[in-house]
Amino acid sequence: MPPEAETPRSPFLSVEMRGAVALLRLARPEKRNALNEALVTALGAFFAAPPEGARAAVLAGTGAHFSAGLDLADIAAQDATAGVFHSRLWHQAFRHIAEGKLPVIAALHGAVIGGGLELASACHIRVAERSAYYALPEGQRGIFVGGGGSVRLPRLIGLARMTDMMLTGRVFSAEEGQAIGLSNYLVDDGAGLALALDLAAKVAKNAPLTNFAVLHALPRIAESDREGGFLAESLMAAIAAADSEAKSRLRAFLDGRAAKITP
Ligand code: 1HE
Repeated sequence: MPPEAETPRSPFLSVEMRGAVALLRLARPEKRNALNEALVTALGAFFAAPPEGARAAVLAGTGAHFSAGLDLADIAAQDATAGVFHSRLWHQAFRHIAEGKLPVIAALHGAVIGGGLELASACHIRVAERSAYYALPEGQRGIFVGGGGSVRLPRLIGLARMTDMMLTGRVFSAEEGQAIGLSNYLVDDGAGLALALDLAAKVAKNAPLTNFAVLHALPRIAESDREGGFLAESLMAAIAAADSEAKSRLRAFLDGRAAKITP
């Protein structure tokens, strides 16, 4: 599908619209898409105010890797005060991804390391190619995760696995990543972007209120107490079902005009 619009915001991040799907690519292949402050800021700015027609996004790398993680040059001379604000900048940017307006599908290949894995974990669905591998070499570098990894990764793969990755430098292969839930889909090399774009196109067709509920209500309900969760679910369900979009979709099914669910 040819790109319909090109809206570059940073030399390190390419953005193009493909219908209702925004395709973002980390564009620092010469530095293995290491995430410097400008790139993290550009990601945050995009997801804080996505273009009008965007309904979903795909985030991918360029070159042989998704991302080598934090640009280590950014923190080499940093003191503790600068460090805490640097980490908070990442949190703010990644929150615009995780809790923003657009469902985001990460297309992973090659290195998905450190802050690159934190970035992938802030996305909602992960498609991995067989070349993908995952590591948290912060221990070897004398640092700690700072992009939300300690919050998101234990929920995704479990505290014990993250502890192992951080203490021993363990690297998970794409197959292992699929088995432990790091990726939702595992495909052959070269097929990841196409699948991510297909999935995003599907997601973009959902009722906007359903996508809102999945991005904003579901994670909170999943982590709240049971009774609070049941109540929040009822409220969200009632609001979604009362929306005109739900009314027309339900009518279409009842009139035999909607697609059936097949295996
Ligand atoms: C970088 C970075 C980087 C590459 N920061 N410059 N992340 C890491 O500890 C991973 C470090 N990177 C690597 O292990 C390797 O670069 C790769 C396995 C990803 C790729 O290897 P390769 O042989 O293809 O490339 P390269 O020759 O190592 O790197 C090419 C250039 O990118 C080179 O610079 P050049 O000027 O010499 O060409 C590298 O220095 C540069 N480069 N990765 C800066 N990460 C919010 S807290 C998160 C904490 C973390 O993310 S810790 C994990 C950091």
